[in-house]
Amino acid sequence: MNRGIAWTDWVRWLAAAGAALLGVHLALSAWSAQAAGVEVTPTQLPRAFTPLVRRDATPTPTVTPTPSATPTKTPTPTPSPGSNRSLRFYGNGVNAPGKDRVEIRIDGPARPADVGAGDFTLEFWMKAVLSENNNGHTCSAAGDNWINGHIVVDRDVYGKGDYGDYGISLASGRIAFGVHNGSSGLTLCGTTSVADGQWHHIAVQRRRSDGYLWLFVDGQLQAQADGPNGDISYRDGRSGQPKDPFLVLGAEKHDAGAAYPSYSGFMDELRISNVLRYTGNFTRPAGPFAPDANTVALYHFDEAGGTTITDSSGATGGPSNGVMQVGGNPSGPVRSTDTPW
Ligand SMILES: [Ca+2]
Ligand SMILES: [Ca+2]
Ligand SMILES: [Ca+2]
Repeated sequence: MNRGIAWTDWVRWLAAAGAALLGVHLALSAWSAQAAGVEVTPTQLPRAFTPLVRRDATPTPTVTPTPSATPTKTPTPTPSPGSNRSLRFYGNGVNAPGKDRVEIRIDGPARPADVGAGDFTLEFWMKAVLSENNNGHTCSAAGDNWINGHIVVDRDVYGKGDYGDYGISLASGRIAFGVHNGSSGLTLCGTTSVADGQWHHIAVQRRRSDGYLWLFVDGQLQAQADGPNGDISYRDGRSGQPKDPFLVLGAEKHDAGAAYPSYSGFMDELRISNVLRYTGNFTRPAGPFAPDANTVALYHFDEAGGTTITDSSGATGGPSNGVMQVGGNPSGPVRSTDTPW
């Protein structure tokens, strides 16, 4: 019996086992980071600031996409069935015309998501960083000012439109919500930056009787004003530019030019209601909405795959389903397991 040799072998064996365990640990860590939806922020090309140009002017010629450098891509985690998910847009905008967005048809035939003929509330969750949404445009109340921020929700119609149009953008990190009724426009500006890498709940409301507008961030009223009057829904059967009869998420719908950049960031739980949901400050929602009689469109973005964005509202005349138009570099939108709750 040689106790010295046996002890040495034991140490060697422990060292080998330790190294193997460390390898398994590192592999598991990498896997769990991906499974948790952690994504590396893609490098984005800086967007040159372009002076205000109203889309109500002559239609802008089609912009030829500019090839951009290939950023490092992070593999998209594959969500498991049944889990909560969000969408991650990459702000490709005119570099990927018609892509990196969700298109929700609101006419042909008319759909319940076409609000504006009565009161409405539109609310959603978002998470973004300023470095990806920083074209230098600062929000101001004048007219269609919102259209020069990074567009998050676009219910524009080309030109002044009939009856009108509206949308939401991110301007120097603050929310801009604007409405135009064909003859005058107004934009509300948020008072705090929401481009801080945290999830925020955004709610905008419009009262049909007098055009009054409200903007809430995380349940706090940040802006309100008496906006343009009248019906701002999409007139049934109207003909116009190809993207007019759509509600578009995550991009400027017409690809009208670099002056109208698109949103880069996450979105979850979009609800559109045909009533004014909020009469004052409120506690932001702690989970997904359940449809009720005033819910005209509800998107959980929880689909496991495919390109359909399901409207879960159950509203009469619906559903107002959307379609993911995937493309760009990085390619978006992608489904993510990064969610607000
Ligand atoms: Ca969700
Ligand atoms: Ca317009
Ligand atoms: Ca309509």
